[in-house]
Amino acid sequence: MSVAAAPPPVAGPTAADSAVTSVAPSTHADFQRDGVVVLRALFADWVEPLRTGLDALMAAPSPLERSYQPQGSARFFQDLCNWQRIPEFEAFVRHSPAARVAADLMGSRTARFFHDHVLVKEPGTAVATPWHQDLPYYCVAGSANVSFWIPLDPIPREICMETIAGSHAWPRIHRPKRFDGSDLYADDDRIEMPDIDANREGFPILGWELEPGDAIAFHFAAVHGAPAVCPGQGRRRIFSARWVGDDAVFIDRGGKGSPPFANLTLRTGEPLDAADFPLIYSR
Ligand SMILES: O=C(O)CCC(=O)C(=O)O
Repeated sequence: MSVAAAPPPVAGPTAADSAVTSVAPSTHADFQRDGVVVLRALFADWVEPLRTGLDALMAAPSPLERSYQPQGSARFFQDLCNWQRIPEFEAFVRHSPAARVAADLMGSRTARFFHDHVLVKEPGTAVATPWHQDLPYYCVAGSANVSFWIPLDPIPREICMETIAGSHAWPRIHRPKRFDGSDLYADDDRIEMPDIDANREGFPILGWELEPGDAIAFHFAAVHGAPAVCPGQGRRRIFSARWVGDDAVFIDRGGKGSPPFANLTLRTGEPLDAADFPLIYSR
């Protein structure tokens, strides 16, 4: 694995490289087919450092912090793009197996870090995360991408994030909304997400009981959502790490996406190559 502060030149893969993978070929195939796989204990060694980093983050959130707390609900805390100021997050990005596994799942020579996202539902958070796709929020286009949803607490099946198998290959991207239900972009006439909860049997919904350090790996176009957390169900602390591969290019989606990445000077169609997006792995 190359761990790089500055992007190294990307060499082409060799036969030896392609024979060595960090995930079983069947896991790569499952990810390509379903747009989602569960990876057991992959980040078990990173749970304590990530908990430490998360505590530091919640004690001093960034300007991008966006929490929801409707009346009568516990807080749903979210913050984004903190790897450059939280040492434990940076260590995860640079030194955990995530980059290598991301490259293998994506079938990509490279893995470039896109951003981190912390999502904490305190016990009694009445906010269900609505069904959505991440891709239309992001300033990136391309087919090679993956997010790791990494619980730092035990997750019973009832509060696990759920994903619709195969939805990353649905022919349409649906209108993105903020988690409070408002439209993300003005005058967006893309179709609404179908009412999945009204017809759960009609969709191949995947979810798991998880241990801290397991991960759900899912494609940016995969439709996913997450239940509320009842008062007795414990904290639900999630560290999400998002990666892109060889074909990632910048796209201006015509509005303030999420994360906003205010300092980018890239133009639509240019490779997503900027200091905010370090190239962590190449073969
Ligand atoms: O954890 C959640 O509630 C939602 C996670 C999510 O939407 C994501 O990681 O993209």
